Amino acid sequence: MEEQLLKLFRERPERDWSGEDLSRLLHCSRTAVWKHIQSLKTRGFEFESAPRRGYRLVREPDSLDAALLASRLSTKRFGRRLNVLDTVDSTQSIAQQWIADGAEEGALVLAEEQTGGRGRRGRPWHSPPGKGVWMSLVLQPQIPLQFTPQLTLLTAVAVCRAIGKLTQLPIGIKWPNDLLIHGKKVCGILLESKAEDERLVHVIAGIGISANLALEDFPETLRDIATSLMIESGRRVDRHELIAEVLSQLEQLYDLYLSQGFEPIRLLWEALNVTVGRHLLIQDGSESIQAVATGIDKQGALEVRTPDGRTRKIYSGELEMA
Ligand code: BTX
Repeated sequence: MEEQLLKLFRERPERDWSGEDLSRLLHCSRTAVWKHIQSLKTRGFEFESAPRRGYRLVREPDSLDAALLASRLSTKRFGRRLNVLDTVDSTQSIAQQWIADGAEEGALVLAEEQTGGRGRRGRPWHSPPGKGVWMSLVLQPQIPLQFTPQLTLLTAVAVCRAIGKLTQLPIGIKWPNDLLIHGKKVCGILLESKAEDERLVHVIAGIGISANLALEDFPETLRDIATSLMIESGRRVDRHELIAEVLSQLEQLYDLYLSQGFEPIRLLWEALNVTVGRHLLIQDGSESIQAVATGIDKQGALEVRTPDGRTRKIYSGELEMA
């Protein structure tokens, strides 16, 4: 009901909605409408109201709100079950519990703050309250197990497109999962998957976007290597709009991937990446490799050329760009 109310207010922001109109359109009593408006007010929504004229929504809250987010979604499946939590250890862990309880593809967990946000190889992901997008999406693709890394690249392309579209910032993808603006990391992607009998059972796509963090919100150790959309653009980002756009891009690319395979995603990735053509220092296990990136292959592995002219494929590893 609140989702529908918010949709109406958003579609016609200039209009005053009378309690009578709202109750007719939403098929409920005027008392029910009034109760929902009161509930929205306690969550930070502000209305202008005048007797006989009705209500007009004049301010939406900065904090994440499930009904507001739902009213913005254009997706069919992604985010249609969603929960916004306050402080959690990691949204990845909550999504894992949800899956154990039978959650379906598209279920989305968001948190205002993570106390144990995680990156790859046990690295921490700094997730202070109220300023970022810290979220985990449940996927259950019917794909061969060895294709799982392609989903990391797909997620990176989707988030990159969403951020580029909303902010026009010069954002690019560093293989495999970093999104960079002016060489600094603004978003990280962590895919955790479960396989049984060589079959992929589920994937949890964890996405962390440093949306509205100020420089002082980052620990000193991160200030030279990390940034936020707000620092780069000088403007606060509407997190609801950003999340809705990320989910829309993700669902479109995921459906494209399931119907046409990795090739269209690979082409999009190549157009958005900032790795190909660069001189790299690659740490692959205990081995350090100097090479130039030449592209990604059909599986999503990075292809590089070493100084002796040989071609190699990198399936996992850390890249330093010279
Ligand atoms: P990663 O291992 O590629 O990157 C981790 C590194 O990124 C850290 O060592 C640090 O240098 C840098 N970093 C940490 N926090 C931030 C930040 N807020 N902004 C920019 N740079 C940062 C990347 O791993 C994967 C991160 C996924 C995070 C999401 S949030 C929702 C979900 N829940 C969860 O616990 N993880 C995922």
